[in-house]
Amino acid sequence: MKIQLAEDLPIDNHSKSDFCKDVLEGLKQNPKKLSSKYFYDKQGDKLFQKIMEMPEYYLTNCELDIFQNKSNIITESLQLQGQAFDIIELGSGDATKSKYLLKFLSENNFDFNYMPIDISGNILHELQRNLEIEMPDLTVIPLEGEYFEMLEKASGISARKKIVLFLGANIGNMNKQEAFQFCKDIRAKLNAGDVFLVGFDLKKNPQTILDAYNDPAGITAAFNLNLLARINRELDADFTIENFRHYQNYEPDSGACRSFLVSLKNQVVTVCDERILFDENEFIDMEVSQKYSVEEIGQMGEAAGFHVAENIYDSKKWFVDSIWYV
Ligand code: AVJ
Repeated sequence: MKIQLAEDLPIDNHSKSDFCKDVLEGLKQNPKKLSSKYFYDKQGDKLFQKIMEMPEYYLTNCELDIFQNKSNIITESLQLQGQAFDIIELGSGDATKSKYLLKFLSENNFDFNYMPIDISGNILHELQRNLEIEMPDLTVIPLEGEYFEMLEKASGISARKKIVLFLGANIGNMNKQEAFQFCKDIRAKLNAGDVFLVGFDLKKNPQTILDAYNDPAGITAAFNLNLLARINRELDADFTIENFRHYQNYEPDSGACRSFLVSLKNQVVTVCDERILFDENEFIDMEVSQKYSVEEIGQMGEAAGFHVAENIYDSKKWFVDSIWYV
């Protein structure tokens, strides 16, 4: 019998029409826009994996440094006081970083469950299998779906103190206003005593940041262009990939590192049976990777209704995992 992997399954019509609607809505805006949340299909996952292996892409190693070397300090800041709790991770992926915290907590006999939330059921199954081998005594409750729906589900399953993790500078893919709203929405789902631990990439030498997103090998360019290819694959569109060029910039004052795809000529592209016109040099706004100062992080956390209790840095002080109390 041939086993069909989830990633090979055709996307269902519901998600296809949602994807169509989103893409068309974005491409009809001025300026044109696509959502970076669609970067991560099978190809996109592979390209992001390659990005994380690039010497210029410092973010992953910085946060790994924090979890490998400072899980004891993180634990002290979580105010656990011998009570049972749940670690809920938003967008766990394969939990490369959080595993170090989970191991530290287990080795020190803390009483907790791990609830990874991800939209990819595939990744969650793999994570659960790996954790069963690596940490057989850990109770893992995978939650497949959207962050806020799954947070609610987690509250239905357990009433224990919540430690919510949002790592990897994923908050950077929202602009500052969206990030602030997101933090307020998280706050609204938490209770007194709960903790939100969120990873931010910090403002630093602008060239260092630009280099991380503008690599000479063109992997980041391929990562961006893959979304056009994905739209071709899944929405029967006819983007000519060679007719678009990746452009990256970083603004040291606002902290916005932004990627664009620029149309190299006047062209018409058919997407979901609609014709979209591109002028020469017209761009598509693809992604923001927002960088913060610690002052901005403090202000945002407090304004969202948290007490910003502690910032845990990597050894270079390029990245911070910020610990916020309710
Ligand atoms: C996964 C959102 C953290 O913005 O740094 C990497 C995605 N985009 N290179 C980031 C990304 C281009 C990444 N995050």
